[in-house]
Amino acid sequence: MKSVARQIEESLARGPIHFTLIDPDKTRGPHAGEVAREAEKMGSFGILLGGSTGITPELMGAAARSVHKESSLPVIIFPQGPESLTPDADAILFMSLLNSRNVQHVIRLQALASLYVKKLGLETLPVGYLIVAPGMKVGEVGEADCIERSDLLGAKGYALAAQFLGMKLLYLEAGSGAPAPVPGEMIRELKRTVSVPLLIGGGIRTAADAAGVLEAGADGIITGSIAEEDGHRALAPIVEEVRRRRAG
Ligand code: 1GP
Repeated sequence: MKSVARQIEESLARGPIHFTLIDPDKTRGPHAGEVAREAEKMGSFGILLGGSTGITPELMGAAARSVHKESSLPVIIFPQGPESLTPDADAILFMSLLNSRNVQHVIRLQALASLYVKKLGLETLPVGYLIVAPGMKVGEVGEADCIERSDLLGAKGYALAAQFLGMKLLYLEAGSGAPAPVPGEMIRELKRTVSVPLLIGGGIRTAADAAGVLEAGADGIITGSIAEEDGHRALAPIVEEVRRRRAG
C-alpha cells in the first residue's frame, strides 16, 4: 500500500486537504467509524485520532478499527504521549512541540515512544508543532509559550527552524475551541518564508473561517470540535471550501 506520506504529497499536488480530528475519548468506538464514513463522503482526506486528556491505547485502537471498518481513509495518530500508540493506525504525526517550555514535549516523550513506534511498525510523519495564542487546553497541557498572534517574526523563526531540522510538515494551531483560528496574516507570512506544507487547526468552525485560512495559503486544515458538537452537517460546508480549491 502507498505510504501515508506519499498519499499526502500526491493529494497536496492537487490543492489543499482537510483532516477530520476525532477525539476517541469523546467519540467512542463505533461512532468514530460513523464520523469517518461521513467525512469520507464529503471529501475529507484523512482521520486524525487524538485528544488532550483521557487517551488510552484501548480507546485509540477501538476508534482506529472502527474508522477502518467504515471508511478507506488513512488513520493517523495525533499523539498526546506514548499512551496514544496503537498498531491499528496507519501512521503517526511524529511531532515536536517546538514552543513548549518543557523538554518532555520537545523531545523526551518522543524518545520514550520511539522504540515502541518502531516495534509497532507505524509510519512516522515528522511534524513541527507550534501553538499560537490563545492555545486553549493544549497550550496548558503542552506547557507552551504560545506564539502571540501579532508575533510574525517569532512564528517565522520557529517555522524556519523546523524546516532546517528536516521536518516535513508544520502544524500551527490556536487550540481546540479557540475563538478565532490562526491569523491569516501569520499564515501568509509563513507561506512566504518556508516551503514545507502548512497545516492549520483550532477554532475553524464555519465555511468563512475555512475560507480565511485557505486564502491565506494553508495547505491543510484540521477540524475537531465542529463534527463532535454540531454533527456532520456542520462539517460539510468547511470541507466544501477545501474541495472547491482542488483540481479535479
Ligand atoms: C486540533 O485544535 C485542533 O489540533 C482542533 O480544533 O476542535 O477547534 O476544531 P477544533
